[in-house]
Amino acid sequence: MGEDMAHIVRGGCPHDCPDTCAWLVTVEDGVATKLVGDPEHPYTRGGLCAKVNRYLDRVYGPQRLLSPLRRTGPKGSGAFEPVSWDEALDDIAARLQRIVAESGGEAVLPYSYMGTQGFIQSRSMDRRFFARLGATRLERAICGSTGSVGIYHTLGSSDALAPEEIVHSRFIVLWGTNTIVTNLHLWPLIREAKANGATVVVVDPVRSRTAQAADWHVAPLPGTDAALALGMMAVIVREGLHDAEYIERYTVGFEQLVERLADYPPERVAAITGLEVEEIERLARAYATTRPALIRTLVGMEHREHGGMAYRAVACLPALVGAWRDVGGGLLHMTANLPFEALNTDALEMPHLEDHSLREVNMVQLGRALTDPTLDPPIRALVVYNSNPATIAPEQNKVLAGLRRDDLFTVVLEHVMTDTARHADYVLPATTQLEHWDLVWSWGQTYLTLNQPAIAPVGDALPNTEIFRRLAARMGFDEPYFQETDEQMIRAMLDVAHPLLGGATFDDLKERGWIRFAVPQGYRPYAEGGFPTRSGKCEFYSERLAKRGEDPLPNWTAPREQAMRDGYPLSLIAAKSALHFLNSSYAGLEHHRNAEREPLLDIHPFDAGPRDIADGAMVRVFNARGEVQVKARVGERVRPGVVALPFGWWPAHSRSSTSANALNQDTLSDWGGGGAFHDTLVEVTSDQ
Ligand SMILES: Nc1nc2c(c(=O)[nH]1)N[C@H]1C(S)=C(S)[C@@H](COP(=O)(O)OP(=O)(O)OC[C@H]3O[C@@H](n4cnc5c(=O)[nH]c(N)nc54)[C@H](O)[C@@H]3O)O[C@H]1N2
Ligand SMILES: Nc1nc2c(c(=O)[nH]1)N[C@H]1C(S)=C(S)[C@@H](COP(=O)(O)OP(=O)(O)OC[C@H]3O[C@@H](n4cnc5c(=O)[nH]c(N)nc54)[C@H](O)[C@@H]3O)O[C@H]1N2
Ligand SMILES: [Mo]
Repeated sequence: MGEDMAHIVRGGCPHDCPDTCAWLVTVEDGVATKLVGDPEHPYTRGGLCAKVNRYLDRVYGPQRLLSPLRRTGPKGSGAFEPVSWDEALDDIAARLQRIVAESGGEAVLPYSYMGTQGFIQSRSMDRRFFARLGATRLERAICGSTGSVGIYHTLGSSDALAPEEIVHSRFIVLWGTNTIVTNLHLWPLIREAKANGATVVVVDPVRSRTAQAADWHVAPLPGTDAALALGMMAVIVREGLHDAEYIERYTVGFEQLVERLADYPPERVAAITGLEVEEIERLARAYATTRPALIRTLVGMEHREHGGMAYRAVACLPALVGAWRDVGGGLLHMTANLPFEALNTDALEMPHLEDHSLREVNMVQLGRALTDPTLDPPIRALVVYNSNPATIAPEQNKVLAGLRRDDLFTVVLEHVMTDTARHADYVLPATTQLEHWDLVWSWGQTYLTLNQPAIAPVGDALPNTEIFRRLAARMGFDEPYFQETDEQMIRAMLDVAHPLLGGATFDDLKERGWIRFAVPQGYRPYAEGGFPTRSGKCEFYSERLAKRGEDPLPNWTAPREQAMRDGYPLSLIAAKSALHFLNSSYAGLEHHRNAEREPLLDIHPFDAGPRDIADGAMVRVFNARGEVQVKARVGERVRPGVVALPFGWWPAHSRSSTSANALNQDTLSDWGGGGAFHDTLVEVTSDQ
């Protein structure tokens, strides 16, 4: 094939999203000219999304970082000069070595998340590098683990059905998930179920786009889901709508649960959740009597002090009504178990290199870690990649104060000049998905995708892996595991004979782009019990929790933040309502920002009226942690007592130089290490 002929390269979207679309890149004369969804991919069916339809703007747009940059002005000023890779990496290695020599490896903190979630560019050479260095360990639990642990305490696993099974459901509860915005490719399947007679219910304090499109929007007060689930269970048992046979054979602790349910009569649950008794009863009856009944969760309930418990309580419902008996019934959470079970991730991450006696910092609490004067040794060097903590981490003012420290040496690997990168001493240009190899897993569907490089790196960009390889060499780390190529690492991961791979090889992936894990169609994992708990049953009562001195039964507890209600009477939700952003990604692109217009504070007329806030008026949203200035949108998207801001806007693009996370708290959730940032109270005043 001649260089000048157009050819197509198979790949997959790298984003932290449940859909993981397979894509096809058209390349002409070494330039990517077109990028479309792979129409043959059975789950994503050729559609991309409002964000990734313009991925080529990410690759070739004027905002793209093209060479290593060294800071020349005060931190955050944005003054940088281009330098060569050799200059940058020599100096970075020398400075890291000096810090390690003076203060130990723990003075270095890596900070990364799933800016790209491909295995190779997100958890390979970097993991080896920081383990070899003996750096402070980062607990990467900002998303997903709190909910998963909550479900685990009930079911023994948070493994999911295949999302395709939703077409068989006739009662679908989207419980704290905004499918149309965050999980777009599931929506056509939900519509298919609807066409076959399914009722779609959304449980969300906010009238999200998905809630607007549903048959029934149940809007409890934020953080009250456990009470709602317990109230539904109380109604179901009172009216004899539970599946006594399923409960008897496949669950433990029903009697204790019934005792607990006495604490949750619908009247009390109505007071806690702010719902009418009648609506709680109607929801319970409809859920218990329509089959197949499916509850769909992602992370909406998670970012709360008692987020784990909310998932534990909701996960009790399917067993109570025997929903697991049906194809398309039960709980549909995440599919992350498939790739991690099937593939040799140890060969990639090399967890044996990690020294578990070294301290750990939770990524939710970066602001604290960077500003805590008692931390010994203090964090003296921060290396950020695949993440943008200046926008995505709570306590934004502390994060920014930390990044401004003159005695902090910061290196950021990025595509674009984020607020985090703007504060760095060195900014290193990373390749995009068109320019590197990767093996992309999904936490929302059952396919594994191979991403092949379509074009040469743009500018001087290098893959994350190569940057860590070169740094390792300069630090004198000469272990052979720093020599492996990206392709070799992919092959090593696949070099397993796991039944989930169904015999698929690297070459199969190369030819087709993706494979489906061998999950049976019409899968009913717990139709006849077989829960992977210690008891082998669904655990309404958990012996394990009892032994740890925790409440062995599902329960609801008010968050501590509520005790501070004095002065800050409104609950703030800052979730992923922006269709054109992926967390903070794409908020750096003008096109995507223009499509979102500007961040608006949703506030109910009952709350706006007494504050003299008119629709479109400028307001100050504030609490003891910070302040954000935005325009108000007065209406019924939120219920009284609740306000909402979109998450993802960068401080740099905000009137107050702060965005939603300036208001959010950084305490941790009950289980799993997630952050309770949605348990945040604020006051709003007019700023005209
Ligand atoms: N367009 C777009 N898509 C995305 C993302 C993005 O930023 N933009 N992010 C991706 C990522 S990283 C993830 S984890 C997924 C997340 O996918 P989702 O879990 O669907 O998204 P969230 O916006 O975190 O939360 C969903 C809903 O939970 C609601 N919620 C908040 N508190 C509560 C509560 O106490 N109870 C209940 N019942 N609901 C509550 C919020 O109002 C929100 O509408 O989306 C992914 N997809
Ligand atoms: N208030 C509030 N805060 C939240 C949430 C919320 O709902 N509300 N959601 C939370 C959740 S669920 C999540 S998952 C986190 C997300 O937190 P992050 O994973 O930090 O989110 P992103 O904004 O996607 O940041 C990823 C960065 O990685 C960069 N990047 C992408 N690909 C590459 C690459 O190949 N190499 C390098 N070096 N960089 C790359 C992107 O340009 C981007 O700047 O945020 C959390 N924070
Ligand atoms: Mo997430």
